[in-house]
Amino acid sequence: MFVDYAVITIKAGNGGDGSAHFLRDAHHIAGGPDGGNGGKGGDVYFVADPQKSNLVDFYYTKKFVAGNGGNGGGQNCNGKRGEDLIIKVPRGTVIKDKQGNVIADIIGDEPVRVLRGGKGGRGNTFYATATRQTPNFAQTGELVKAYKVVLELKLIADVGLVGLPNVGKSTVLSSVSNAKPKIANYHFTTLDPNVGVVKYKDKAFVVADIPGLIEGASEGAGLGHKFLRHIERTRMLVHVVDISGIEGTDPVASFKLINEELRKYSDKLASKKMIIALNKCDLLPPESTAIDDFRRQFPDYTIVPISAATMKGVEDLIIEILKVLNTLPVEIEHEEGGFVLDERDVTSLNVELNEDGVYVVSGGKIDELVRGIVLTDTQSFAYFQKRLKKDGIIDKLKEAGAKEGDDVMINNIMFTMVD
Ligand SMILES: Nc1nc2c(ncn2[C@@H]2O[C@H](COP(=O)(O)OP(=O)(O)OP(=O)(O)O)[C@@H](O)[C@H]2O)c(=O)[nH]1
Ligand SMILES: [Mg+2]
Repeated sequence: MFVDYAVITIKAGNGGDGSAHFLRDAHHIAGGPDGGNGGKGGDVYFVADPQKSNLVDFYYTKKFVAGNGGNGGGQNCNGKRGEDLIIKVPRGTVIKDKQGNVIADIIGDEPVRVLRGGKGGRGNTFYATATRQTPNFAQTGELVKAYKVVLELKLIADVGLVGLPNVGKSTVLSSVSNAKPKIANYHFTTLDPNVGVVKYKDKAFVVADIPGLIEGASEGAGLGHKFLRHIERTRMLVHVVDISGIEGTDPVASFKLINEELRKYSDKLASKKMIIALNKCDLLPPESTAIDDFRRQFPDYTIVPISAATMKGVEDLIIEILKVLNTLPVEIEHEEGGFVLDERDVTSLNVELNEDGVYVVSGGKIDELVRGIVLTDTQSFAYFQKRLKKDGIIDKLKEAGAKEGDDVMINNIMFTMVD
């Protein structure tokens, strides 16, 4: 099964909790705080795996989770770091969010980090000060969200083969490369892309063969044109035309028709450098003028008459392809990634007066602060109140009209405003 599209869920590891521990041993009956920090959660990476040719792995397994950070312990032991998760995908996999923003295009050899693990919570050692020598509280680890991402494979090849069904595209691929695609005398033999490596003298290049296109493919006719994305990243196209007309199609008309479908898919694809292979020449009677007639119509193209069945002209085709590839940049076209899926918000702060007359405080700044607070602990609560002032949350409440004695809600907990 060839899978070129998958939606999966990925999640980095949560941060481990900090520890609220006190040193106790034979020498210290009531020692100071020695709670260690929680470990950072594992990150999620994607990496290209040359062994993988499609996304079939993601057809069955859809959830991928990195390791959580370990909790901190006594004696200032920090929790262990959560294990990173490295997801292997075929080269050329584009990772997007559900809105279509490109997060990464997995082309190079380096793993690309897509999610960061949660921060570990601070142990109570961190909260010890001259006036608060025995903090009984620690910070919880940062919890991170799971995200749905879209994986879209866009094959990477030097040459893409295009043409009507049954013109011999797969036969051409098998005649020039190591690939063994299915070949048969009916339309839509090829349902999924095939890729082959062509080796010629000291040169090598990669050719991709895709299902045949028909008129109206852009509106979904035949197999539609969604698989054209597999030749979007090729450096050039070879347009295979059945010059024998054995199926009753006019070579000139079909050449124009396919070009029009390419253009409807994307101007970029239509403007790729293209050469023409006039296939099935072995079926032409000796007196046929079909090749010359075709050439006359398209004087600007490189045209190579071939027979993929008898191998006649196939070497010439390879030579012409190499000539063109030599003139084109080697660099693979890639999609500009960089969209950050798990952008951390630790600054936003909103105060809203709800219909019950309660001032509701929310935002990333509050979430970050609340992580370190144990509200049932008096010391922790005192620390919290101090931070409300220091971090400008009280000012923000006043700005919104809150006065001493008003109800305030932070993280689902009700307080009375004190100035
Ligand atoms: N006589 C002759 N037959 C050929 C030649 N090339 C291909 N064929 C035949 O044409 C038929 C179609 O070949 P395929 O390679 O499957 O064609 P395709 O373009 O890949 O077809 P789809 O995958 O359906 O789009 C097969 O029966 C081939 O044997 C050729 O040069 N000469
Ligand atoms: Mg085929």
